[in-house]
Amino acid sequence: MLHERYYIEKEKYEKLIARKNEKTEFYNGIYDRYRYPILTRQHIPLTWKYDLNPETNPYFMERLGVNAVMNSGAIYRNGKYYIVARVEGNDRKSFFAVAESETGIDGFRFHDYPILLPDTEKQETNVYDMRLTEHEDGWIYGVFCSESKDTTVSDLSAAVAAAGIVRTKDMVNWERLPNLVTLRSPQQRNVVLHPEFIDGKYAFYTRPMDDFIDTGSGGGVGFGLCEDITHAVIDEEIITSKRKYHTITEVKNGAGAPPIKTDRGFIHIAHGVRNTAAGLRYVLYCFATDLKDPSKVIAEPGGFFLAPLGRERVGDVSNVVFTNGAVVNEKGEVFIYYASSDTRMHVATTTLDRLVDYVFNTPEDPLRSVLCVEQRCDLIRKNLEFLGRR
Ligand code: M1P
Repeated sequence: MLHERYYIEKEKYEKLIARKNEKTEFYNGIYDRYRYPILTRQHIPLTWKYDLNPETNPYFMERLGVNAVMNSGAIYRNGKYYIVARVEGNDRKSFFAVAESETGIDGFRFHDYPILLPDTEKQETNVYDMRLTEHEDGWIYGVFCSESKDTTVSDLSAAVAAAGIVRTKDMVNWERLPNLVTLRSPQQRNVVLHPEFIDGKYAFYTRPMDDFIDTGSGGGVGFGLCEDITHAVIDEEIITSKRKYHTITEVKNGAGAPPIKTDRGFIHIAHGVRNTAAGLRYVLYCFATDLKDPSKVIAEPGGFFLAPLGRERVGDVSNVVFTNGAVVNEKGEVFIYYASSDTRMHVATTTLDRLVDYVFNTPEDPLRSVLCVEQRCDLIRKNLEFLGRR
């Protein structure tokens, strides 16, 4: 006999998974937003939280609660949309779990078990934010933040961030490789593997940092090459998309989804961070890099691409949107998976054509108010002339 509450909770859960998503009335011509988040802590299977045996759990209590489902890697294969979500337990430890959907916008259901990573990095305390890259070498790689306590200082909260690497061929069995070593940067987060070899080497987008939270002297999104991914070492990192004063990337930026290849260049959807009196504000922005030299930025629209809106603005870490996964299907439809306020997962959809148009035809940030007004007046003048002629 199961507890009577089990049936009520199970019905709620199945109803949630079966709920159809729908586009909202939001319009900017660039992408569509959706009414419902695609994954939340309510999407976690009951078997992950409750002990279903009434003898050992007579009150049907959560024994292992889940706090949030957020920053997720994504991949599209064999007609299905796979998410590797960051699931955070009530105990603050994050782990990875695969959920899949037929539509990419709803119906995401977690596999029976989360991913149990091979325990090869004994100092590691926490893992999060996996980026999935289908590499031309035939493997699907997952690159994530591997966090450990900094034992060199007496501060209890001091931590060290490094890039962990796993790979799989089936999204079920995961091989763990040694963490990435960056010889010139003491810490790394938001590391993304490029899908193609560059000069016969593996290429990574990095985020050089002096410190766990502050990027310090790190100038932006980095780029480095390594010979052997099974013992990945990067010597030199060059900066691709730079942090800039009084922009959306002033405090930090970081690579997000693995780059999307188009005939004009690789499109990157990254995050930028600025400071405010209310704390840090995280938004998404785009840039494009050269097809032959993916470290070279060839376009960078000004301002943010997507910012937290409405209910997205509130959560465990409010005023944050963060992406680490976007996929393109065979129809050229683009699904951008993003988390809001470190709490839940959403999707925004567009098409490759629209994304290319946005990235290559949106003006750059001229970096000064007076130039921004000139830029806007120029647009208004052309529009008024155009309207007058009709
Ligand atoms: O809390 C917002 C984000 O903070 C970090 O991102 P960054 O390294 O750019 O500051 C990450 O821990 C990320 O998981 C989190 O969403």
